[in-house]
Order: sequence, then structure tokens, then C-alpha cells
Amino acid sequence: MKILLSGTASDSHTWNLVYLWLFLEERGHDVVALGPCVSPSLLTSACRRHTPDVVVLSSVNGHGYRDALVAVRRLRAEPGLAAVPVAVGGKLGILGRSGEADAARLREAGCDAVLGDGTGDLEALCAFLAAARARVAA
Ligand code: B12
Repeated sequence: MKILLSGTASDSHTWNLVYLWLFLEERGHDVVALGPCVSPSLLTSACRRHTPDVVVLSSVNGHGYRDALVAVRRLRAEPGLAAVPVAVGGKLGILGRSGEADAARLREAGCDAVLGDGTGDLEALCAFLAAARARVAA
């Protein structure tokens, strides 16, 4: 499956992205990695250009809830990108995993999976990708 992997607009951390790139490639996915500090408009134009099966957003700097919300709203506003599956994860807020209201807001905006930063979250990402792959194959 083709996965577009991206950091969020304010986040300059890179090893999260390198880790995920290798993690996803080792599982047989074709990864287009945009790198850190990706603006919503760059993300949107990259999606139009690469037509990924899934978009994976990663953020660890504590602004992930806010950055991803803007990015996902922008993606969903594009007619051709309204249905592409989007998963976001990492250290999304500054209060650990307590941001349930923020996660709900992200889901409401069209984010299909809101994940954290643990091993279980990587497993959940794999399950999410397997479900997306099954839909692509159907
Ligand atoms: C190295 C580092 C930096 C370096 C980054 C260098 C670089 N080129 O990447 C520098 C010094 C630049 C930096 C800057 C800052 N940092 Co910093 N940084 C770190 C540090 C020490 C390690 C990060 C790292 O490389 N980890 C290795 C990777 C492989 O692990 P990871 O990032 O956690 O990713 C894993 C998981 O999060 C998860 N994951 C990530 N994304 C996704 C996505 C999905 C879908 C899923 C399922 C899982 C997942 O999978 C990965 C593998 O397990 C962490 C502390 C720590 N020990 O984690 C702080 C940390 C991330 N930084 C932090 C902060 C606050 C900052 C600054 C805001 C500091 C400041 N005041 O300037 C700035 C932000 C700059 C910016 N604009 O983004 C905080 C974030 C707090 C939060 N989220 O609650 C942390 C956690 C430190 C802390 N304990 O406070 N940082």
C-alpha cells in the first residue's frame, strides 16, 4: 500500500518519522516521506500528487492535536481527499494521554485513527493499515 508519512506544521522532530518510515517499509508498504514541518497546504498538494492509500501523521512536540486538526480539516475540504484514510499518532499533547476531548475533536474533523506513542499504538496502526488494505483490495 502507498502511505504518505508526514510530520506536522510546527514539529521539527525527525527520528519519529525515520522510525515510522522504516517500521512501515519493513512491513511491505511503499512510503512517501514528507519529513518534518509540513504545512497543511504542502500536505494537501502532496496528497494530490502522490495519491496515497493512507496518510499517517506523526507529531511529538506537544502541538499535535492542534496541528493535526488544522491539517485534517484542510485535507477533508478537498473534494478528492475527503475519503483518504488518515491516522495520526505520537506524543500529541503536553498532558500525556489525557487529551480525550482533543482526540474526539480530531475524529470529528475526519481523522480515522488517533493513536498515542506506545508499542500498542504501533500495533493499532498496523491493524488500521490492514483494514485499509482490505478495503483497497475489495
Ligand atoms: C531529540 C529531541 C529533540 C531534538 C529533535 C532533533 C531532531 N532532529 O529530531 C530537538 C532538540 C530539536 C528538540 C526540540 C524540541 N523538543 Co524535543 N525531544 C527530543 C527527545 C529527547 C527525543 C525524541 C526522539 O528522537 N525520539 C526517538 C523517536 C524514535 O521516538 P518518538 O519521537 O517518541 O517516536 C516514537 C513514538 O512517539 C511513536 N510515534 C511517533 N509518531 C507516531 C505516529 C503514529 C501514527 C504512531 C502509531 C506512533 C507514533 O512511535 C515512535 C517509535 O516508538 C524527546 C524526549 C524523548 N525521550 O522522547 C523530546 C521531546 C519530544 N521534545 C519535547 C519538546 C517540548 C521540544 C521543544 C518544544 C522544546 C523547546 N521548548 O524548544 C522543541 C520542539 C521543536 C519543534 N518545533 O518541534 C517534548 C514534547 C512534550 C510532549 N509532547 O508532551 C519531549 C517529549 C521532551 C519532554 N519530555 O518534555 N527535541
